[in-house]
Order: sequence, then C-alpha cells, then structure tokens
Amino acid sequence: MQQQLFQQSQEPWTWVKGYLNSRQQSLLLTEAEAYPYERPEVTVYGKAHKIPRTQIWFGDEGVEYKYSGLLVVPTPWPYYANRLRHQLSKDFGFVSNGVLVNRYAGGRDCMGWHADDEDELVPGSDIASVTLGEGRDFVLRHNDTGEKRILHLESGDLLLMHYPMQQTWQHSLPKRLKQEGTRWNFTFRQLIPGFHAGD
Ligand SMILES: O=C(O)CCC(=O)C(=O)O
Repeated sequence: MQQQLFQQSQEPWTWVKGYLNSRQQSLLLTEAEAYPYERPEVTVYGKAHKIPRTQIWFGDEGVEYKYSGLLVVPTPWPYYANRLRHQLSKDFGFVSNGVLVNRYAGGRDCMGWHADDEDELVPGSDIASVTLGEGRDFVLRHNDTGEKRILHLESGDLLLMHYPMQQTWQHSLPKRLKQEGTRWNFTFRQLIPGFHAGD
C-alpha cells in the first residue's frame, strides 16, 4: 500500500495520512458502531463528572487500565480492532495489548488536556492513535515552552506518538461546536499485565 508519511523530524510523533484505506475504514467503522460504549463518571481534582464522550477499553486478559481514578477491566478484542493491532505490529513493529476507543458524537464531545503517562504503561513504549469518521483538530502543547501544534486528523490517519512525547507534550481534542459528525479514535497501548491486580 502506498502511504504518505509526514515525519516531523524533530518532533516525537509520526503522522501517517491515509494509513487505512477506505475498505479497512468501512469494516472497522461498521464494527465500531456496534461497540457497547459507556460514559463513565470520573473524579478530577476531587469532583465527579461524566466524561464528555463515550468509550470502551479492549485488551488482553489482565490488562486493566486506570483512568482518572477509574479502574477499567478489558473487554475481549473485537475482530477488526484486533486485526488493526496486528497490522500495526507488522508495519511498524508496534506492540500493544490494549486499545481505548473513544467515540465523539459531534463537536460538543471532547477530551481535555492530558498526557498518556499512567504508571501501568510499559516504560518507553509508544502509543498509536487511529482516527475514523469525522476529521477533528488534535492539539498538542509543549510542557515547557507552551508551543501549540494543531494536527487535523482525518478518517484513516495514524498518529504514532513516540516515547518520550507523553513526558514533554500534552494533547487534547477541543470542542468544535460547528461540527456534527461522529468521530472514533483508537489509541493502542502497551500496558504491564496485572499491574492493578492488588488494588
Ligand atoms: O481522540 C483523540 O484523538 C485523543 C484520544 C486521547 O487523547 C486518549 O485516548 O488519551
């Protein structure tokens, strides 16, 4: 497959536009439309609130993920999400044992500033993010300089976030009130299995 690779050489990410072809997008999207999403309540700075999007965590057995104080037990891998994980492994040697799928039902749904730097992530591992559906601005902000970058991620795009990006940049998906379409985002991660077994 011919791919267009945008490597911002001094930046710790690689943007692969059109990584998934239209057939791959359509098969994954049909599957993603049927996932049993949840809108959990999380506690941020001591205050409980429902997240402004829905999500589901798929992963290997024992790969539990703690997110804003919430322990998420993995749902077994669905067929096409698992196929994509193997494709990432074949194409980039990118290994993962879980994927967080976020569903943004229009431009009101969003994700605030954060870094994916939870303790259960395998130290030094990368994160692979795949977008489906509506294109949205994905915004990065450097921790020290405050410099911002906006990547308009379209359906089928892959963003490989290389170590140590999560230590030097935060990211967010801001509201875009004029946008109405649904966007799905798959972030494939490598977690330490059993990390939360004693919790
Ligand atoms: O939807 C996106 O592109 C961002 C997802 C994200 O930041 C995350 O899963 O941690």
